[in-house]
Amino acid sequence: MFFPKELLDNIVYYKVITILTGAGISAESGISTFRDKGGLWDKYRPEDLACQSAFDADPLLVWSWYQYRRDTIARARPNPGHLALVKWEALARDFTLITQNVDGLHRAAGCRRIVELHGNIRINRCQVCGQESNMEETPFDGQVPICSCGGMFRPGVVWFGAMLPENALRVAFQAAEHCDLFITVGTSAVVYPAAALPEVALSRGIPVIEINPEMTPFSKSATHYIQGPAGTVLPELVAVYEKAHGLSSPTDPNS
Ligand code: BJW
Ligand code: ZN
Repeated sequence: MFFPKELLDNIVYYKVITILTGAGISAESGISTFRDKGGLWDKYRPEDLACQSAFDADPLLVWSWYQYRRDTIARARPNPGHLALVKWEALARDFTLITQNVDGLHRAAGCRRIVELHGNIRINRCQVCGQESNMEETPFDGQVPICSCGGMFRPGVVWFGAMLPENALRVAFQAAEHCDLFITVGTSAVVYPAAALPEVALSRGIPVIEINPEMTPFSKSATHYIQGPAGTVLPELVAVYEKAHGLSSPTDPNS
């Protein structure tokens, strides 16, 4: 794997690491991304299903999509990309993993400090009283699950046009404000406010690395764009980090 010389020369100085992940990191676990083609639900755009108006118009259609995804996620296991981030968390002095994914695979891999920006697919939330339950308690069995208050349960994730969880958003922006290396991996970088996080880091003049097999609207702005799948690039990058920090860890002359 080719890593830019500037990155290799400086990696020893990076101690406060913030990572932003998107659906691409789970692609190698067999979970379809939102905007790549090749799946059962291709005829729908995420904007057509992941929104309140779609649920209001056809709750069974939206629930069927989520149930299909829950079934896929239930079979999925963390891949080498997820596992590399667990290792990185153990090596770094400070490490924040921000994810847009709702699949829970970072937690399943063993990452500890995780910021879930778009919620978790295992949770159901009543649209009337806000009561939460897990998907085993109130399963979708072809009928929309109903809360004890009579309201419809919906998946407890963040849809378009809805606010992100306040605390998660605050921690995510703080992490972008305070890191000395920011990495964005497996995201098309088109959904805000998540897509603003690498821009915040860049505006502070710190390096932002993008890892993705395909270029995104952010690629040209990234300090380093590394083309390749997360499951290959991340283990190699973490090995480079481990070597640099294991052998010597000098103090950054600029800090
Ligand atoms: C690999 C790989 C491999 C493949 N290795 N990589 C500012 C500007 C413009 C618009 C807005 C703005 N602020 C708000 C908006 C509106 C909107 C928005 O951003 N719209 C854009 C589409 C233009 N944002 C919102 O509505 C957000 N809310 C909000 O801002 O509230 C305030 C507000 C309220 C009211 C009015 C105005 C403001 C909420 C966004 C919620 C997004 N929700 C979803 C669904 C979550 C639940 C669920 O999972 O069902 O989140 S949509 C979907 O997109 C999901 C994802 O988390 C998100 C991002 O997708 P991601 O992860 O990037 O996946 P893909 O498929 O797009 O990309 C995969 C990438 O992986 C590709 O690049 C591949 O190449 C790559 N890849 N294999 C590495 N092996
Ligand atoms: Zn209720």
